[in-house]
Amino acid sequence: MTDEPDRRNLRILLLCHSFNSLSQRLHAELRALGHTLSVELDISDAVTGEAVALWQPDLLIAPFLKRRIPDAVWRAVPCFIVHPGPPGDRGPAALDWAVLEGAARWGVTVLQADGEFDAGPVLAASFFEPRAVSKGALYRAEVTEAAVEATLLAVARFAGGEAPPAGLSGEDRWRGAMPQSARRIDWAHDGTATVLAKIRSADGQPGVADELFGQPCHLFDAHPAGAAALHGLPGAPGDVVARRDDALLRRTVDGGVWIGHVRSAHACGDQPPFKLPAALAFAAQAAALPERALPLLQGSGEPPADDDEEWAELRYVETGEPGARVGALSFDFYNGAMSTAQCERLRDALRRVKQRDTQVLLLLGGEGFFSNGIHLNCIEAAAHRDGDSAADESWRNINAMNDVALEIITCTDRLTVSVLRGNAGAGGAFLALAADEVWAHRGVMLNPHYKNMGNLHGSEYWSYLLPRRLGADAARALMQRRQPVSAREALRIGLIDQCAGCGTRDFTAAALRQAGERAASYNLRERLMRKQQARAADEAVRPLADYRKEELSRMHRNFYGFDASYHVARYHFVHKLAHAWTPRHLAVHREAAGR
Ligand code: COA
Ligand code: THG
Repeated sequence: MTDEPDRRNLRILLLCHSFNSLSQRLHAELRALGHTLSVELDISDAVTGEAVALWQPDLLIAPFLKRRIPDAVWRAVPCFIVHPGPPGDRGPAALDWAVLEGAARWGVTVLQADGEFDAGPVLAASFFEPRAVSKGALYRAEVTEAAVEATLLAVARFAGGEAPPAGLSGEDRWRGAMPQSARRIDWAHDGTATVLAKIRSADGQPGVADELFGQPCHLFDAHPAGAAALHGLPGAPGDVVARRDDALLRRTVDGGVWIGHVRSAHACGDQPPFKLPAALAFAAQAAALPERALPLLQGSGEPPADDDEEWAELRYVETGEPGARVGALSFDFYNGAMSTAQCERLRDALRRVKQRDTQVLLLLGGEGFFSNGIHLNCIEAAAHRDGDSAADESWRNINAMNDVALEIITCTDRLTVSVLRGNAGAGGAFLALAADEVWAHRGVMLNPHYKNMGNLHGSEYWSYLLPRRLGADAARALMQRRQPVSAREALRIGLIDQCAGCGTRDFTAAALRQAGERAASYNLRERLMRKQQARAADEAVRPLADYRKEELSRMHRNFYGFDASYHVARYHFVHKLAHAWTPRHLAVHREAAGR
């Protein structure tokens, strides 16, 4: 029996197309259970074979894989495929179909790879009721939760030498890649619900092929428009009739949709097109449209009823009695990316809500992401504009991010809390630390480091905010290690203050409730006094302006200096170029073997 693996500590190889949010989450969950992990990106069959030879895993897990695992590998090592569909469902576009068809119940299946795509024995499955949101949003919330549950169950069964229970497999149903024809929009006939389902089924990728202003483009980031937004606007179905910030309002037969992002050759010079805010990609056309702004502070300030909720990136609501009031500002930027313009709008919103008489200010970020920092796509686009450059736009964007962070750090007359409803990365993770407290739930992953983007130094006052929480040594180690950190791990090391055990759904309500208690607590005044003293003392030791200046001088070198690593890395990221190797901080097996 000496060949039996130590079942409590498995050697696991994650094989993935990219180290995406689900792969990161599984990596963290499995490590927390005591397993030893290494990661290989799916570069080629030879590289996969080499990884298996070097790491000698007990088990290979594929959380996000688009290509076939070579026969020699799945015959030698048990390979678990995480499939975003219920048992029996097979194929490369499972979620696209589920979203387009509005499946009432969906699931994630863990199956064992064999020679046929997704046809091996089912090991575990988990089910959920999908919300009406985009494929990407579903993937990052419900699908990820179900995938974690099913994968941990399958791994526990494997570790325990247990056979999967009978009756897991469903009726065999293969569904191929989704052609554009399945989601082409017929503006003359499709109602708002149909238009939304089509765009959501293709969002994040590949988008719905369509046209705007007579130009071919792909559509993303769609939201229903309320009656107020449409009121008094002329136009036929398909017409673009207004704008709000960077989104365009397009008529449908029974209402309208906001289109937030497009991919169009138009704004990308001679490069292959990439995704951009709609009003940036069609700047001249958008400038001629009427603006349908949504006031930040609405009427009574009470939260609007769910059914008349009108979409906007920035929203602010207040709750609670005078003297114990909570303000909650959400900034729901697509993919968590924050362009210069978005940062400026957020900064202005912060200045306004700081004038309000509230005792606690919650920074809710977005629903899917808290924030992912500077907007790399908008920066890339600047390289293709006359008289502009990616370096200049990077500089403007990081300064605008810093202005947002500064508004939060200097908000000392009330308690500030970052509420992480979704993941946060790079500058977005440090932006969260600008608040007094950081609350997250157990599904959240943080990437509190910058180096993955071409060795960026980073700003957002991280050199003040991070050591203040972790101490200088641990701060440096975290930045160098470049590893994703789960909310639970973040709580353990002191990076955040709370990690709720509930899932996404109940978390926001619980955070609001807790904020209400803080706002009403008898010792709040004393706590704020201590906070003001601490800020003043910190300022006397070293002014914030000084941290900023030093960080920005390093960033200036990243943007304008001789070493172009950042520009190369950003180009690869924005154009989604295939990985040529697995980063060494992930491929532990190569680190150890020195190859
Ligand atoms: N600036 C600009 N864009 C940024 C950014 C920044 N600072 N930070 C993040 N982003 C963007 C990414 O480019 C990505 O863009 P996209 O929506 O155009 O793809 C997006 O934010 C999400 O980031 P990503 O790193 O891809 O994280 P993710 O794991 O949350 O996203 C999916 C996952 C859903 C988009 C992708 O993995 C997917 O399509 N999965 C489907 C899996 C599936 O169905 N598989 C079937 C076969 S098994
Ligand atoms: N067994 C083996 N490898 C696998 C799976 C498996 N690799 C990952 C895979 N499951 C995940 N599921 C799919 C299912 C279908 C497709 C891709 C991943 C697919 N892909 C191409 C396409 O999009 O048209 C076709 C490519 C090809 O034929 O090679 O259809 O269960 N060993």
